Amino acid sequence: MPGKNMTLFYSPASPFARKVIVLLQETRQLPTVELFDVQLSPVTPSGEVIARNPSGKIPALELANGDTLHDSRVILDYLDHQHSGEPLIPREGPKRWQRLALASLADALLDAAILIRYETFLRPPELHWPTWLDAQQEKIERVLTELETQADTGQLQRFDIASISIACALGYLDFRQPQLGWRERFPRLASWYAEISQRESMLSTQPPA
Ligand code: 99T
Repeated sequence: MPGKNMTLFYSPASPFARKVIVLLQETRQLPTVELFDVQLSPVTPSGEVIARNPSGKIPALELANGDTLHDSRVILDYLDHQHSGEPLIPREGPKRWQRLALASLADALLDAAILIRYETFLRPPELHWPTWLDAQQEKIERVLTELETQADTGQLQRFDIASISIACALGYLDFRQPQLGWRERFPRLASWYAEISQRESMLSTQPPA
């Protein structure tokens, strides 16, 4: 078993970090990474993270040579080059751009959900802006509509970069918006998600209760 030669700055609540840990598990690289749990928000940043990533965001991956990679998409791409199994991000051709674009769509859902979370949880109630919150929620609904089509046309069969990103995005929706009821409106996506949620990599990375 290789030693731990990288450190991942993460939080169990972060869906972006979850994507990284899921990929590490799926590619059997988890034993090479030390997990460093940090509590942060945009208004309560972590000095440990800022020292490595000026944006103050997680995930951030410190490599053996002291360099730090940040933004989950960059980290995922790096880690997918560090194992010898079938790549989870296609290396070339139209498939590469299709799968990365679909993964980005899942990230766009996450960006909207996190903006809603910060607006409702961090901002004083008298400063909330309902029109803006509704606009973010509509983004989520539009992305879910497209993901339902993707599930329906068999595009999510392989648990690759796109499927991992979608699974972690849906997990975050359940975590932060448990009342949303998306399963009734998007039944094929729901049934796909129920199945892939049973994977060990998904079970062991569930957000905190
Ligand atoms: O914005 C900040 O200063 C702190 N927020 C983060 O670090 C969030 C944690 S999810 N991470 C990102 O926004 C990363 C986005 C980046 N494009 C990527 O890595 O892909 C926390 C969610 C929660 O607590 O509900």
